[in-house]
Amino acid sequence: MISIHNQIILITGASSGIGAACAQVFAQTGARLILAARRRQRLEELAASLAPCPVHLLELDVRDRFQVESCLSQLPSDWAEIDILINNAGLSRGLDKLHEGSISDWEEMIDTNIKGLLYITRTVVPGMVKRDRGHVVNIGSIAGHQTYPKGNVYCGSKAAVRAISEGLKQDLLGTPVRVTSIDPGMVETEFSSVRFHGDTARAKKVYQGLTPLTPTDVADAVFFCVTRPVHVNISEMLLVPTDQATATLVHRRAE
Ligand code: NDP
Ligand code: 8X3
Repeated sequence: MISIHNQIILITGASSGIGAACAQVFAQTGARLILAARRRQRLEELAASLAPCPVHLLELDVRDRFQVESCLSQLPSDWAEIDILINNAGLSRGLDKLHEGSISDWEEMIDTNIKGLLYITRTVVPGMVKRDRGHVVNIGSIAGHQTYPKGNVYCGSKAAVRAISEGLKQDLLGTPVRVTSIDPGMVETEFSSVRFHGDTARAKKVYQGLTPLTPTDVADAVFFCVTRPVHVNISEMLLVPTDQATATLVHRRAE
């Protein structure tokens, strides 16, 4: 296991769910955290709870290419050399048949999950290559492995993340920079409430009768991958709840 003490870790989508759990797990390791998301107040509350971990906050919309470039290029010099990038910011919007789907929902998912991840990666990875060190962790999904009914565009966006992770790994071959895709099944976060545009009752039903993963389960998996010896690259990790076999096959108990 390698130490990540004093390493600089950029976590996108740190204001909630898996990103916030990554911040909590990594804060205990002596790492220095750059936490990015649109909801600054959430980030401030999280940062306060992580004291005395050194934290730098970025109020950032990953869909805005120019904001991504300017925010990251203007990092203070003692925060600029990012060692680990956790590309976690992402969302689903809607659960509709494709021919009935909302084009603005599609655009939001594609702009965030694919283009946002690319903008961040394109801005951060050149420094990793130059410094001969670094690790990119992309949060994909079981949805990138298996398309499910009405998942169409979200699943497509996560299949794209999977292909991009694979391509990045190939393009970085010959450098020490590592690439990992962590692909969870059901994790109880704000994800379903965002998918259903704030309908929390409908969101709750997604996890009814089963024990989903927690955001910390996923953060622990990220921690495991980044702390392997430097000659080890975990390319892909699919982790699901014990109550989930495939994207659509789950075991629910009567409540
Ligand atoms: P949450 O809704 O709890 O968190 C999503 C995070 O993404 C928030 O911090 C949000 O911050 C951020 N985000 C969304 N859009 C943007 C944007 N345009 N710019 C910057 N940040 C943004 O969901 P999860 O924690 O579950 O989701 C995290 C990742 O995990 C996503 O990529 C998701 O697809 C993936 N995933 C989730 C699974 C699940 O079952 N929950 C399973 C598999 C993968 P803010 O709104 O403040 O900007
Ligand atoms: C989130 C998991 O199965 O709801 O990526 O798409 S799923």
